Amino acid sequence: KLPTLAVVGATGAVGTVMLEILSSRKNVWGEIRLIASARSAGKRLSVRGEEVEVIALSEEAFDGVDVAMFDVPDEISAHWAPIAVARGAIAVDNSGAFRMDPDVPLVVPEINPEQTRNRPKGIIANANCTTLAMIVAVAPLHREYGLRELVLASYQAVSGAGQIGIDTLHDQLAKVAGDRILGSRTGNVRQAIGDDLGPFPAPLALNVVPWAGSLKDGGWSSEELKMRNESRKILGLPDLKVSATCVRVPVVTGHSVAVHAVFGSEVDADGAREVLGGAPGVIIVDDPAEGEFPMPIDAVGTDPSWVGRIRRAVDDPRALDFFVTGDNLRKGAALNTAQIAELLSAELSA
Ligand code: 2RA
Repeated sequence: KLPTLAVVGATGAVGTVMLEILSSRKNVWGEIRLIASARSAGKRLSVRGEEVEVIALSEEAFDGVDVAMFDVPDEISAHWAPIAVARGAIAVDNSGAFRMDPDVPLVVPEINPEQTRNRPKGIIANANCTTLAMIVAVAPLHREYGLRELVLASYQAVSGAGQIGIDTLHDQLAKVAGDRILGSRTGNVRQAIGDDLGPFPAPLALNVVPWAGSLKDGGWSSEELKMRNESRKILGLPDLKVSATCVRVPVVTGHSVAVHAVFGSEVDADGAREVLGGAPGVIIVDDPAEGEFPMPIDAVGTDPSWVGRIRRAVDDPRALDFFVTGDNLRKGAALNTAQIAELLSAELSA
């Protein structure tokens, strides 16, 4: 009998993509149960070509569930994932609640799939979308050249902040459309947009905002520290030096990262291209002469991390610079969670 899957947060931005992914990948599930807040209970959603009624989150909702995926805010996961485990499920959590718990593996199936079996709490964590976009490309280069340091700048899409982020950007774009003075010395974008900033600290339309997440010690943002801490854990490099600057840009879906990676041995761009060309989950798009770069408008809706602008640092033969873009709702969230769950389905079905 195929295992039973629960999708908690089925109606959110990531949950919606999850249902598409479950409908298009090889089917490894028996029942798929859709769970959401009481507000969404009773809605009917399509998965695997069938209409399924959403049920309200409750302890009983997990009865008979083998694998429970959580695409919900940190505090909801922190409370409910252990309950799902107590009811007999393995939890795969896409929130930040458990990622740095030493008893919870942080799994990227292309990099450390064996870690799914090492789950003393019955919980497996999915990495943050910004980390996921770049780590799929960094890991094979680390294996080849021995990573020492990462200097990162992210260009993050508004859907990382959920449906409210998407709605906010579209509303703001409608307010500025057609006004050719806006953004100049005499055209005040803040005034045109007004107070409705949604989940962002400043207007996103016609702007970039060097902030994502919440304020942490030393002026770092939570998102920047996630890139550091999660990269260390996934790569098994507790002393890796990582400095990240996270920036929100007016893109709907597709997180990008400019990566400066310093290695223990000398690198060259062609060698890196060869390594990345054979790496799972990576596609190289790198032909500047033809205008071919990794970009969100092309990467959205696709599974791999798109990598390009691959070049050796001019001043350091051990450093590579490149640019990577991934769909933050797919590989950055739903797809990676689905891939982890598929490993569990294979284990439970064996
Ligand atoms: C963001 N990485 O882009 C966050 C979502 N987990 O806002």
